[in-house]
Amino acid sequence: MRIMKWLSSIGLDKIVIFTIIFNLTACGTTTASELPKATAQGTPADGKKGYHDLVVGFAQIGAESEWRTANTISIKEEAEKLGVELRFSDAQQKQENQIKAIRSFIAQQVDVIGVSPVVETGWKSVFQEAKEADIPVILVDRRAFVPEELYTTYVGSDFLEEGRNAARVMVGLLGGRGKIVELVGTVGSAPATDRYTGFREILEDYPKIKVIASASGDFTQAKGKEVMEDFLRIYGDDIDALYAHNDDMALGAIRAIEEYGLKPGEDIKIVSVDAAHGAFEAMIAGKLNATVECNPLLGPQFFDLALKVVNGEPVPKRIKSEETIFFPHNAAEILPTRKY
Ligand code: GYE
Repeated sequence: MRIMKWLSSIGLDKIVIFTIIFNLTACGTTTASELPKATAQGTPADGKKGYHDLVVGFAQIGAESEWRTANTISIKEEAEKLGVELRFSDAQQKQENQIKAIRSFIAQQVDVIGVSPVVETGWKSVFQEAKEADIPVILVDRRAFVPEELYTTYVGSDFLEEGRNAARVMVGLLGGRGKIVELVGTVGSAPATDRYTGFREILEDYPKIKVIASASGDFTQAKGKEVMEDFLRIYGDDIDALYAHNDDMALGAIRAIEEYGLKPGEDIKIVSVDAAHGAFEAMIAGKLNATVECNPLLGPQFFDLALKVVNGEPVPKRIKSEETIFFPHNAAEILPTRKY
């Protein structure tokens, strides 16, 4: 409440305030509870299912960012390549649409359901319905706050570590002192929660660095620009740096900073997350100081897991992507090697 009052006193109360919903995903091993009900044509000789036998439903979040587009392409292309029958739904960033999609996949009796939960909470009943129908649920990219027995495995990035990495870079850029504004991702989503928390974990040791404002830009360029305009209106030249939870919001903010008459990357240091093409181009142009990698190319891992799960093979409960950080000095050289 104190924060609300303070933000209200500085005119930021109209911006959605980010709340921390902290939870950890425990690790372990699980086995699919049941083998597939029927064997279809193309089944391998050992009686196990092959990729051609698989019908997979995927409840995607939407198309809010370059990252998401790459993630969708990775899933669709891999399904095509393997011969998996993919039923794909785009929820346009609405949880209710994702829930509807999952219910429809259950009704269609797909073999596996993949979902990237837009926010963490609110999944228990629909996952329970999938479990009752013996359809395994695989979490892809974002985690859901549900009991462990309601999903089979979770494949995706370590968002906390991404937040820590962004802070480590920021400390260096600011020489241990400065005022940061923060563009938070979708409120209540796992990456926004963890990127917020991980960043602060590191900053605790640097009392002269302060996050002076933090508000959600919903992971989109348009909102990133809009919120950055508000930040600039309120704090103007006082802002030393921007931490954006994804590249798209950073790109929107870069435009806002330029329109305001300051130089992004110089007057205001910028660190973002994803390492998508747009970020590399911004680094090459000297407008972005670093991007923390977050790998969207999860299609191959997802279908590998899906097949194992329907065949009753054990899979790890949590699979983390390996990721790094990219900087401007070799961005031009690296860009052609990037796949998203
Ligand atoms: O960083 C952002 C996207 O969930 C990791 O979602 C993903 C995030 C990604 O919109 O660009």
